[in-house]
Amino acid sequence: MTADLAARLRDVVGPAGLVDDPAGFLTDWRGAYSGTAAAVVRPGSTEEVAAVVALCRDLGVAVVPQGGNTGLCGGAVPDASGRQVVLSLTRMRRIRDLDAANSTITVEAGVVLQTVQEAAAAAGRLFPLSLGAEGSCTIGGNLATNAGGTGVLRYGTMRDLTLGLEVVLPDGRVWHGLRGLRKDNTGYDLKQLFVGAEGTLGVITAAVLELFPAVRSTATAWVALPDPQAAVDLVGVVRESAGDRLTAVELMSRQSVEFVLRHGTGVRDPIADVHPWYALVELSDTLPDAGLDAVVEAALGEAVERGVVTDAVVAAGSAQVATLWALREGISEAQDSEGPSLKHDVSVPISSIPAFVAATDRALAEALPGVRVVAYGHVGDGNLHYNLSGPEPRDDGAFRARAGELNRIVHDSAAALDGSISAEHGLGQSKRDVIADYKSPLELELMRGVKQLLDPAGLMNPGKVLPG
Ligand code: FAD
Ligand code: 2HG
Ligand code: ZN
Repeated sequence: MTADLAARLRDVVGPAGLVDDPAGFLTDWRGAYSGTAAAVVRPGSTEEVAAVVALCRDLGVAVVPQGGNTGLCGGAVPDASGRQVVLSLTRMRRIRDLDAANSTITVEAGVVLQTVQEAAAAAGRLFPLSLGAEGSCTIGGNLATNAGGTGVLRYGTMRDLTLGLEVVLPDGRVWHGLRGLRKDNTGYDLKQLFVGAEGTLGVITAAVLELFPAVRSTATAWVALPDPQAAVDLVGVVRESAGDRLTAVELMSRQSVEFVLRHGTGVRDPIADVHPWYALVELSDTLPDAGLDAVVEAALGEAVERGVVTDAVVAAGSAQVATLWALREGISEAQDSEGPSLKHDVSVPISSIPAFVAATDRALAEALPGVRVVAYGHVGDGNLHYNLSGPEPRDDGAFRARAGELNRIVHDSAAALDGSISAEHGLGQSKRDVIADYKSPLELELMRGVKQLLDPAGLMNPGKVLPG
């Protein structure tokens, strides 16, 4: 069956589109999820994607869409059956159009996020989605996970940046929805169904994305804070004076920063004294001389007076800005060097962040004394990566054995504050079963109804998102 399938897939995608050595496509970025596949294909056009999907549908073979494979919940990895086909979009990397007057860019799904940012910059525009994996993640993956990152506070998530989509449906038909319209009230907004669906409703092949005026000045500060309440207050104080020029407020616990200082290269502590929490604050403007340093200094001065900020450093020059961002963006990798981790991307109303941290810290310390909480993230969006590493000295086996119980503490804590158990990374394989405890039966029924309508045979990324 596999040899026959491979031959038929080769007929569709040609020799260049059939992967000989599939190893890199079968395990995720962290090595946390692995599977096997009947074949890995890399179609070069929408027509080829449609033909692959139609062939798989005819043969009853499941398809797993994959972009840069940087996802953090196992959504792009096939199961262990060896019967699924991984459909990688990485050969579909054409920028089809940049319409400067409409401020839009039309790109294929396999274009790497950083390439889109660079194309926008070359045209004097900004594509504002920004995240640690931007050098390898793809626009298709960003869309399928409704990626967030560090610019959401000002520009919104991928959902907000998307005007149109082209999608190959599970039956092989192509939905041509590549419209560059900011206003269109002609019925249901179908594109939003595919954004955040993690490849369970179809394969996104191209998108029209919104561009913004280029940023010509920024100010970046590293701020020491006494507690999470101070971080919430900081967002308020800076927003009051900077308004829309506030682009990012990233929160980091001392534990998170210590991991980067221990494992990162070329990083150093920006503030000599040790503080329990830090925030990275960024302001930006389209004017070249917007005087943002003065704006951020005044806002931080106000925050110090109100007792919100304990100490602060405003970056002088682009090298220092890069060092501060390296401290923030290095946390994910640094935590991996500390052994197995339990990753979380919860959200709560911003005002509830202090209560969330206090309650969850307490419950975890009781459940597993010494557990290392690595809390950081997009505090301006109410989204925290409340990640866990095991106690020291390390006993990885014992820590892994407690995963279900510890995860539940974090999820319950977010849910008790009307939060979400996944604000960014999605459900994939990792949370697809636990979500049944946090969504109402009605919500699950509607989700299953949508899946049934678009993918009645259940062949599009099965085993992901929807509870089994
Ligand atoms: P993949 O990992 O290949 O796939 C992700 C999901 O999308 C899978 O379910 C897959 O089936 C589906 N998919 C992929 N392409 C398509 C397509 N064309 N059509 C349909 N379905 C598709 N995420 C954030 O939101 N914010 C962050 O700040 C952030 N920071 C990160 C930092 C690091 C260091 C790393 C490793 C990851 C980070 N992520 C973050 C997670 C990840 O980068 C994002 O989820 C990203 O959007 C995934 O893109 P990808 O191309 O790698 O997708
Ligand atoms: C981030 O904000 C990413 O850095 C990754 O969403 C979070 O690795 C993580 O847990
Ligand atoms: Zn994040």
